[in-house]
Amino acid sequence: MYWDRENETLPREKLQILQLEKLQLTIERVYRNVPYYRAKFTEMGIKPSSIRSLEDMRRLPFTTKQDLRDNYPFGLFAVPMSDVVRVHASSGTTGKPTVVGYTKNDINIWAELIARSLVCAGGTKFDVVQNAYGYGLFTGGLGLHYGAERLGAAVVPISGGNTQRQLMLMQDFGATILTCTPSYALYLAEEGQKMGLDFKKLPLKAGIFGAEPWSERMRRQLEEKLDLTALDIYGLSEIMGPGVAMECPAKEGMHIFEDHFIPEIIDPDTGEVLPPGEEGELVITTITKEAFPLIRYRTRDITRLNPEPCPCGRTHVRIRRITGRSDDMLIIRGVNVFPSQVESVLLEFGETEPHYLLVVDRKGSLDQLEIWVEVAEQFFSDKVRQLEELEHRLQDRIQSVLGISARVKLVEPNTIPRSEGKAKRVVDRREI
Ligand code: DLL
Repeated sequence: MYWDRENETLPREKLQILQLEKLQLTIERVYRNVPYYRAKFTEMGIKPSSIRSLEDMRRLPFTTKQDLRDNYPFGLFAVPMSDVVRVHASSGTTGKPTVVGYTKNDINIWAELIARSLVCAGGTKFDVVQNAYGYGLFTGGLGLHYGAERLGAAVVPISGGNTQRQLMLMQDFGATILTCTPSYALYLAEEGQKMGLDFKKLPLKAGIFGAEPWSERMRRQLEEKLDLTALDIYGLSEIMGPGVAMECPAKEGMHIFEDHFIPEIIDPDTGEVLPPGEEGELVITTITKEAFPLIRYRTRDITRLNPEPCPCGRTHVRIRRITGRSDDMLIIRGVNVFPSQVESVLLEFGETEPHYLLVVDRKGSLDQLEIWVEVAEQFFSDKVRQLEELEHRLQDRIQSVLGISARVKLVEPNTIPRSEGKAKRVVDRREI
């Protein structure tokens, strides 16, 4: 079953012709409308006419999160704000978020790609989609929402959290598709079990889980506990949001929608493009986006391309499960967290040293973050109340910057191990 049979099964030669055409238009558009790209291309001696084949892409510069930060908030948009109909944002490396924008047409394509993704999971207009991705600046909620509507399914925009109510409505409304992060799905399963809920009696048939790394082990658990088919969905705000790639029932990786995105795998250290099948960092160029086109965006996600034909008939290349990151970003309870965000808070507070450690654990299926922070010598006191008060202030500030709660544990000066080279800021004890 396909949503858009023609484009999803386009023979590869045709797909490549189409990709080149759209790539050339995108290059022209950013050269004309985005001063940052025009300057960068000029510096490298590249004109839009220099890109004559898909291989020529390798000459184009990479775009990084730092470039987005330098052009905060709207500097990389390729259309005037009057053509932008929505913005979303995700965590930046420090206080300021990464901001992305969409035209009407961008939103339209996004809905199409989510509809494709839902159909990949067996979705039809008869489905009831319980959408437990967060609504708001995060792309998960609204992204899935409009795609489910496009498909004609009935969407329940419940957003994340409020687990008891999720479970009640899941039964009452007869949800057939669940969309949320895999760790939240596991939490729902466990809480449901505690309430004596028998998922085998519910009509749930598919789960579309993403926004954070998970494993085959978790897939087995989810499928068994929730009695559904669990599929992986990938995306990132910068590129669009969810629906950049979607797993099909073959469960051997996610088809990246190549009529809109061109993937490459590079060596994260050298920037060299790696041959198909090798593991490295995923780089994506958008070829249909209007408001916020990105050229060779370094996702920092580590994966591999699988160009083998897929039994499902889709011709778009598949990416393997994301196995890690080439930077230090963590995803905690579905929220992207950079250690540097914590550092920026500590620097605001004079009472602590910038020596800290993020300790992440998974209790049951819930992620927990503890932040150990060294107190500055002159502020370290025996007055427990004063220290507690500092802990609370830090906790509040960190919650507002990171968007998730963390337990701050103040430690005595000189207790966090120093390292000779790159400081070790994270201890991740989660087993996924
Ligand atoms: O997480 C978009 C999304 C929403 C994807 C809902 C899937 C479902 P960001 O908040 O910008 O966007 O975070 C993007 O999350 O670079 C990956 O590191 C990670 N990520 C997303 N999907 C997966 C996945 C959304 N299926 C960052 N497996 C990406 C592993 C994932 N990691």
